[in-house]
Amino acid sequence: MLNRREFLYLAGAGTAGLLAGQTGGLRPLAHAAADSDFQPDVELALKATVSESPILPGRPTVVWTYRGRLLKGEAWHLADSGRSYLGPTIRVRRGQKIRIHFYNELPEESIIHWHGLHVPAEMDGHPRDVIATGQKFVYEFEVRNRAGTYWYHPHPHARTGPQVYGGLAGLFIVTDDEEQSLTLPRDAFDLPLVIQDRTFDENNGLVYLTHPMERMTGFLGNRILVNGQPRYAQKVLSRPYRLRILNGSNSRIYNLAWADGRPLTVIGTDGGLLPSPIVRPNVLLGPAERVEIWADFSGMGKGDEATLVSRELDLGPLSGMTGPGGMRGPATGGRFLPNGAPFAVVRFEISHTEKSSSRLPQQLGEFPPDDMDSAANHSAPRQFHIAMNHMRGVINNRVFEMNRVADDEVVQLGTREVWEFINRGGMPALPHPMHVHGLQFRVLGRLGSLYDGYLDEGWKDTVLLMPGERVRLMMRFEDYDGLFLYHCHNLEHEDMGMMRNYYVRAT
Ligand SMILES: [Cu+2]
Repeated sequence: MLNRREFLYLAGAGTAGLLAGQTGGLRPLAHAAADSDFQPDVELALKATVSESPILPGRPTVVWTYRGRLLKGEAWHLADSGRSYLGPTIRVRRGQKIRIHFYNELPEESIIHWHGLHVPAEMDGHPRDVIATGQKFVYEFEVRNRAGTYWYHPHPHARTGPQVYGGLAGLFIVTDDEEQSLTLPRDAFDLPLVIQDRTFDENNGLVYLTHPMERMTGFLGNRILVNGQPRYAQKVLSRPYRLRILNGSNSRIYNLAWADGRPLTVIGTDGGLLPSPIVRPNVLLGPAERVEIWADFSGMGKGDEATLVSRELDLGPLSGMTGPGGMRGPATGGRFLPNGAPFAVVRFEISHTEKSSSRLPQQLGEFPPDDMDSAANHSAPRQFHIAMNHMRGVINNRVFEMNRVADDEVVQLGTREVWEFINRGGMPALPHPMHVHGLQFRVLGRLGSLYDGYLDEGWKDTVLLMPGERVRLMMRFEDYDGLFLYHCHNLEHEDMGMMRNYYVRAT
């Protein structure tokens, strides 16, 4: 039995306007009439559709993909992903106003979420805003984020996993004056790398979950794709590059490192550039997280190679519920690549030598102090227990409810709070990459870690939480009130209900 007093019904909390006409179809129609006062600097159309993509030799693979078209703005705002199933890369400048006409040509409901962007609640792609096949949703927002590597993907309730797996994802890159004033590699030397894992059947068709138990660990594909292609190789010059790496996988965790053992030079995370570069032997990248690497191939000769790998990560029994010849059907040849298994990610081949004057800046982004004392609740953080419970993902023992928030999920606009995510482990003990919509946070601390390679520096919107760990985050609820989500970005966990609303209340 739910305790009625424990739950705040939004309609009864003076937010009737917010709830009005929430059921499918009504709200999207309202959005279809764009705000006449909104003057976009950039306007584009994004269509989600069923298509084909050449991935493996032979037959093309049926995929779901975003197709983009620039309606207003300059050519650099929208870059086609070429032969890849990935959506076009959107590039904008901080402060620009953007209007995106989203058309759903999929055979089911969908909606786009702008992962990491600070946008109004009604532009965030909440699952209650899904639109049906053949319908349109118009997004309008000002880009307020600092320069960084953000991304977009679908967010329909219980269908995010299969839709992203089908191919629906793209990068949303923001630049700003601060970034432009730095001498960072640009254009052809600024390389986005989207890492995903997929499993194919003998006809090159995508295979998603083959057994319900696979949802517990999340989907794990047996082939690693980068930018939609297997065995990814990139020709480079002997000079520095900026690598923008997104873990676009449903549930796989990468333990990134250089094969030759030299350390990674990290310049950015989810929310853009760090204050200054940091050097790490390896970096753990959970689903939806981003890392930016300064990769310097200077001094290498023509024909030389450097390989970015994912090193072995001992996840023990967390590595997958299915083993070789286990629950995997004959369609995948029984091959299984457990979470934590080692493999090559990208091979860089030096095609030409070049002398470059490009030097790693020692000062990158400006950061305000992450002063915990400025949080209203610094002595008693708001706690969230994340667990898998009888095949249901729960946060503080609750599964996702589309239009509800609990009392302890209401925050005040204009305040700062410390949030604590707690993964007690349990049975089965699983990693949970936790994502909070609508803002960028700072990681204040992590307790109970058994692993190395966390990248908790800088601005973040997703934080990897291993079993037995707890993390403390500094949240700032600024500019926008309304209903936002927080959830596990293991997409199978999310689809199993490991997601909740939080509500930012205006005074
Ligand atoms: Cu999870």
